[in-house]
Amino acid sequence: MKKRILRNILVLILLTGLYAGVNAQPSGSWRASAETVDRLSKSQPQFNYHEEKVPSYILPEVLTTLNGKHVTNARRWTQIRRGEILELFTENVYGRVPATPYEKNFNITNLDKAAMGGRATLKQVTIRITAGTGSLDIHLTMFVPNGVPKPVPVFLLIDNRGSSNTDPTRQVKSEFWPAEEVISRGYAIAVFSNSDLDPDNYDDFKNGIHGLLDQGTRRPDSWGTLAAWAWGASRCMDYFERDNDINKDKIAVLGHSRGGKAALWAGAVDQRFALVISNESGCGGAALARRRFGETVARINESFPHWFCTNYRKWSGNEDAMPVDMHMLLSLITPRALYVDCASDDLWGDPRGSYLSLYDAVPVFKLFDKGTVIPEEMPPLNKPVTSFNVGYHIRDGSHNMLLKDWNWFMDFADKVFNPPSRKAAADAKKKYN
Ligand code: GTR
Repeated sequence: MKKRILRNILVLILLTGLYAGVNAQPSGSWRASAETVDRLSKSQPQFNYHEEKVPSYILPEVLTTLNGKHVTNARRWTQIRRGEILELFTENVYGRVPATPYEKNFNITNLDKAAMGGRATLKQVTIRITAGTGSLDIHLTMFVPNGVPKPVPVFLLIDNRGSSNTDPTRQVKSEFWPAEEVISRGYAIAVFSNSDLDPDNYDDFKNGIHGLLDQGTRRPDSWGTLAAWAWGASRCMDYFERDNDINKDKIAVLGHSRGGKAALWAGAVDQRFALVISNESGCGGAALARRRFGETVARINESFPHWFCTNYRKWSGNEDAMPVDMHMLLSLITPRALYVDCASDDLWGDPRGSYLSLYDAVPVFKLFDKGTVIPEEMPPLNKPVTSFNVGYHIRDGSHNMLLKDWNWFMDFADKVFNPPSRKAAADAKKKYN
């Protein structure tokens, strides 16, 4: 990874030349606006927002096995290296799910075949997890388009923003979960709330799914809250496999920010997800930890001590010693499809570090699709770059998930899934262009 050190020097030279007084976005490769860098640096001087101050770093080799062998084909990746990396992330970052036996039951509590003025079928499903004498309910809400050939692909959102974004009555609409637009393109859309699995606060893992499944004292590699949310996505997958309206080979999982971190881990662990979308997942998600740009491992462990396993604290301020970096997390999605996106003002989540992470995962995608290639330089603002099973965009604006993002997610899904309904896709194209 000497290349990366050289690249940092080149970026530094380029940026020192271009930076002063330039706020407008160039038509070429994206770079952060000087005004945003300046504002964030002033409000959070303890964090780095300057590209030229990113330290030199060497990433762990994604394609070298623990015993030093270079992986050159998909078979060796699948048989050896994938498992090694998955274990490293389990042990050092997200934690291990306990082996406690549990039962699951699926109950459709509400079925409305004429939702959205007849355009969709609303299904509300309670997924009940029972262990011993206790139980926990995951509430899955979904709309399936009417009048298109079944089964259809589905987008499953791990929702960390609260139910006001996902109103099943559709009286309240939100770009965060734009159900009408997704339906109009021939896809189903589904959601569950992360708090069904584990409320997002530090309670020493007493409540939620930890309270139900954990046994004995917690270990340094016991699962944290992100792993619990990811586990919830897999239980929704269990339901989809039973629903004839849903194409079980075309299921996308996505999440925003902390939900994006969970979506990546869900996709890494559960290979039934055919497409994984990380929206502004930042530190502990898509962004390379070694860059120490915006949010850092130390800071995330301090602010959110419940998100990761306790072992992850070993890497606070000690990123270079981590046996993994996040390009290796992204590589675990191969040979399935992966889309990463960021927002231009969200430097806390390190858009460039997220892009480079994808770039550094591409050698693994290439093992499956030789032609996979994305440029080392970031794409311009609002111009997605895609190649075979990888895609990325950086949207203008702040930390959020908007219809604009969803439209690019769906464009990518159209490619990797093949349009679920060519007519719906064509109609939607006309509408959005
Ligand atoms: C921030 C956190 C980020 C990101 C974000 C969010 O406070 O530092 O890692 O997850 O919250 O979820 O919106």
